[in-house]
Amino acid sequence: MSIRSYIGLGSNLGDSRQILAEAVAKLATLGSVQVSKLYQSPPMGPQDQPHYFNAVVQLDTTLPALDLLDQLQRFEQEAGRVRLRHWGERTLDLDLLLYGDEQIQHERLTVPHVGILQRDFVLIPLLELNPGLQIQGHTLQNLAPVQHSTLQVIAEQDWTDC
Ligand code: PH2
Ligand code: MG
Ligand code: MG
Repeated sequence: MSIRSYIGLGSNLGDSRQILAEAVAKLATLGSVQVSKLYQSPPMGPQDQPHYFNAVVQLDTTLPALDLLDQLQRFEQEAGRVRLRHWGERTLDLDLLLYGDEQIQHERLTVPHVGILQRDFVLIPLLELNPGLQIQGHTLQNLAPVQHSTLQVIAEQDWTDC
């Protein structure tokens, strides 16, 4: 039995588009994937850093949540992950946003991801993949970051063909 999970992808160091495309290819080895458009997003946090490339992947997988987290962290390391400061620039960030409708409070993992309801760069691609999705009782369309989005579409489709 597979679980439907959602993973947030972000990068603002290096060839971000290529790095995210390679991350999607790796995620596809863990189950069946659907990929959002590719977006560009002004930085949340320190403003003296480049814009981010962001996307979300829907992954149906049989991996337990913590095993999935291990794989995400491995992919981050393989991308030569550099993380310079808290909420600062990074080569590849893979965040487990949702894992079925489970609520997980573990020392290594909080699901739904902290801040998910505040970030347009997560909510807009989630909505695109699953228009009926509700998170913690919220209909995504009605949330302020969705209503006042600052995201820009960089590529509609096929952006993962590397
Ligand atoms: N990730 C961060 C910090 N700030 N800003 C945007 N726009 N997109 C991100 O993915 C992002 C961020 C650290 O994970
Ligand atoms: Mg993040
Ligand atoms: Mg992260």
